[in-house]
Amino acid sequence: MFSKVLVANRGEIAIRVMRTLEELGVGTVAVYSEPDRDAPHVRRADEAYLLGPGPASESYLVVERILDAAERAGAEAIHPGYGFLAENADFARACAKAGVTFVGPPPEAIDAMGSKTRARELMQEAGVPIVPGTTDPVATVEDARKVIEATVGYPVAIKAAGGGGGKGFRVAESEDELEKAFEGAAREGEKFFSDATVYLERYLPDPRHVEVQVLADSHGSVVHLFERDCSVQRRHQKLIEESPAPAVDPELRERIGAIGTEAARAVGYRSAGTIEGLLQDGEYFFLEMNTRVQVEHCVTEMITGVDIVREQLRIASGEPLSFTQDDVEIRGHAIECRINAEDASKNFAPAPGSIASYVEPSGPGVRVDSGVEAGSEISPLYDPMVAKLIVWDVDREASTRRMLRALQEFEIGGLRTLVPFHLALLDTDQWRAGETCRDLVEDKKWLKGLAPAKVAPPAGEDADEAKLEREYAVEVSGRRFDVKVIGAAAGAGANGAGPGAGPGRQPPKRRERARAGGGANAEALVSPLQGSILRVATQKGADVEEGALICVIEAMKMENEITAHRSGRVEELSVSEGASVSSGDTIAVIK
Ligand code: MV4
Repeated sequence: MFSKVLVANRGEIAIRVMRTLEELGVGTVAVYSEPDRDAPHVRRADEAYLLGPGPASESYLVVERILDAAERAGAEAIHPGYGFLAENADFARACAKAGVTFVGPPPEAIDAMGSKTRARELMQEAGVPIVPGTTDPVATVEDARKVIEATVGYPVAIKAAGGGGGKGFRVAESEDELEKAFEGAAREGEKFFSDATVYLERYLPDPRHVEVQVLADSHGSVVHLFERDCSVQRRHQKLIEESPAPAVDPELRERIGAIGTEAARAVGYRSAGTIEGLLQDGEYFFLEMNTRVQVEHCVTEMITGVDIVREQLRIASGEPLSFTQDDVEIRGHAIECRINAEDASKNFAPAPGSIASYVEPSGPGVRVDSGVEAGSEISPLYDPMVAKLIVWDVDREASTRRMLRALQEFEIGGLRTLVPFHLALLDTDQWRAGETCRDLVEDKKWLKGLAPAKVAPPAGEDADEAKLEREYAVEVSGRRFDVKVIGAAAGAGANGAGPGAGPGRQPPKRRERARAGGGANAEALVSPLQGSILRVATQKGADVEEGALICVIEAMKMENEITAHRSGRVEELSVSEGASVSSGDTIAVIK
């Protein structure tokens, strides 16, 4: 085993990797961007190196800086986590050249799986079932029309060859929609991956996203750790993951496990990887392979007891896997909820801000992987994931109840998170029945109802400014009561006995984000993030319903739909296509 490893990442995954390194007695090296100077992953590591100026989103991508830090620290290996450099074959090669072990697959496997058309071709040759469609890129709309007519048929999925995770993915229901979908997929492929080539797949109407975790060592051993179901997604962002998958029986489990290990063998894989696929009517199709440790790896760890990061490190240091396929079995059921700083009631609008208070759930069967604490800033420039809440229990039903309990315990003050969304979703008949909940996550009316209770504005902003509400717990003859005290803000309770200064646990106040133009202006629709206006969907003078699309803001290459916060007339519209907006800017005034 190595004696010192550099973790080239930030946030929860950096801490996740360091936890295992600590257990193995391996020294930890962190790297950080300027805004992360005081971040938990930096304080946790044995030593830490600044990557240089600039935002986190860029600093963690500078290969020379990271290799330089590894050399200064004397680190023998680099764990990339997920995102950033995890699936960058050139980075893996640069590590080898610098004499540092990359904790991940061979660069050739990263390259092969990075090209979705090459991956499809490889899998087809290996006898792995792929979604019917093309394995060669389709050059023009005309070519696509011919292929669809001859073989694939409608509806058709058009996907960017450099894509993955739903980026550069369009659907055409009929020939009328083909051109627009083709160009959309090509444009997005060009934007995200500098590759405009696309391929075609038959569009499956109602599949489940089922993926298989694999591990391969350098001694020829390839095993799978069963499957995960990640069907609850929104704009291709996974929101809830679970294992085992509710729609997979033992026979199918064995079949897709074998598909996973065959796929890994076919690319000469080494390290931890995931075969993503679609399950439709009992048929399983390969979609793509992720050549990294994934966000949702934790549910697999919970049901198998295998530390996937530990195995990655063993494999990278040349050791064999610590177990065989026959040694692993599924025990119980695990669920993961991604706790993002997003407001589900506003169409999953980003809700960045500062975490005012933070108390994680705990108790039996609960695991929280996070990289934040009270005082942490969730920047609109980074990943909005605040934490992952993972629970384990004997079966899906018990696990769901445990998750609901743990979500209730989670206290994150100061910003909106997906906690209310998860609480509501896990309490639906659809979830209980093991459905994909696709209609629910798109249901604007249902989402709207998730709005957390409005919080009284801070004193001094309203006509009611003299009144202040505080909640206390009191004990009367040993019995506990919750009481609410409503009193005058000023003067009341001299000696600190009144509202605002008294003892007892006060629920954290959710701070409303600053409104443009000073005081609270209920009519102003304010931008929750910084970015550029991709599209304006309304006009001045238009009458809009609450929840109607107003504009689309592009930030960090993500498209964010901004919807009307109330019904009324658009009296002012302060944005235009191509213009940039800052967080807090007024987008429109709706009266
Ligand atoms: C598909 C599909 C239907 N047909 N491909 C690709 C990336 C992943 N995030 C979802 N992807 C899909 N690819 C074909 N040929 C439907 C989806 C899909 C999906 C699949 C399972 C569960 C939820 C989903 C939500 C959106 C899209």
